[in-house]
Amino acid sequence: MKITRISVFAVELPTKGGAYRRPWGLSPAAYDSTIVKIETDAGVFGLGEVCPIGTHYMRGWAGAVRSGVPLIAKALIGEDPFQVERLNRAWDARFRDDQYVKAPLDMALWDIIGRASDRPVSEMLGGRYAEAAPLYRSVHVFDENGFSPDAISERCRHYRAEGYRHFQLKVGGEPDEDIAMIAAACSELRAGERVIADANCGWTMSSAIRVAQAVRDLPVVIEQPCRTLEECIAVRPHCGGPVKLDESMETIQDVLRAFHAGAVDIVCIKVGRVGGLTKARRMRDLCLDLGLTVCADDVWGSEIVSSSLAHFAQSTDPKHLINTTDLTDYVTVRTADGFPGRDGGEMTASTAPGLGLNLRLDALGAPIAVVD
Ligand code: 0XW
Ligand code: MG
Repeated sequence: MKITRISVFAVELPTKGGAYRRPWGLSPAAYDSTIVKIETDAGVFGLGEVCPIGTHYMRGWAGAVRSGVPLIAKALIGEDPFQVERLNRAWDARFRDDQYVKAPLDMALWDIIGRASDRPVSEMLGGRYAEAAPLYRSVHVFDENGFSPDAISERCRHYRAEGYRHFQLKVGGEPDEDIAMIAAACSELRAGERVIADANCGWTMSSAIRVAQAVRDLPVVIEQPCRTLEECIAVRPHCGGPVKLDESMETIQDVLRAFHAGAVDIVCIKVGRVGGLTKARRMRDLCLDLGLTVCADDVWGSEIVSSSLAHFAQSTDPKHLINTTDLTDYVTVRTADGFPGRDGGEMTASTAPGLGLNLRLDALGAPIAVVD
């Protein structure tokens, strides 16, 4: 089988509910996503997507994806999609960093491998577990002035009523306010529920230590307290419960550094950030062998990203999987049919071949680039 054509589409994904409040300000009301379709001479095609939100807080720019994907795509014409590990090493040799640029291409290769094998991607990633994957929900507060313990409690109740059991608070602001919001969320916790306080790199070390000490006896996971891994390592001994690292976990080397420093219990693997499913799988398998827990996550996106997460989560030993994300619950545009979606607080991957999707061409419009 040979790759014959790669098309690139741009799609704007408006946020469900509009711009939401973060400790450092309002989010944009929409994010810029890129979708790729890889076609082959066997008539089988694959889909991939990446939606970096570097305009907001995560590493990565849609503009870099738009200029980088066609460059890498040129080298893929004539190649066999099943050689996905070799192809990853080849594009890394030529384009060393910016893993998120490669992510949609890698995702589409796995979609082709699944479709051509008549098996879901979850089975191709090492094996499919029976259990549905638990979902976390970021507790979005939409009122600009409403970032308060009461607003957090109200939003937790709202997402609980929708079936969610894992609530991720967006902290990383003023320590006393963050302590009050964490306490408010924890005070309502029911059996089987979790609170994760995600600072998104926002605290200084002294703020992080102050919050960590104040909530030491509460059942909360502290996520990415500070910007650098060194700062997170220094904060770790002050935390009473598990620590989750997200933005600092870009490569296998990052996981090993954090593990050897005793600084991480839960690794957030964002498929787009680490470069696609090939690298996410490697990182996940290493984490499991090290005894760590993982969160199968991504930055933002529509049905294509969410389907990749569903398959990634479904192929992860549930004992080591804290949760995953249905990103379609954060956006209003639909780009593909066939994604089973969220069932309350859980998600199951499609059993159809590949990612199990059919592109909605009407939502995408004409491609912004075609390489053949
Ligand atoms: C959509 N999320 C849950 C995933 C990214 O980490 C960002 C986050 C959010 O709600 O902003
Ligand atoms: Mg996070």
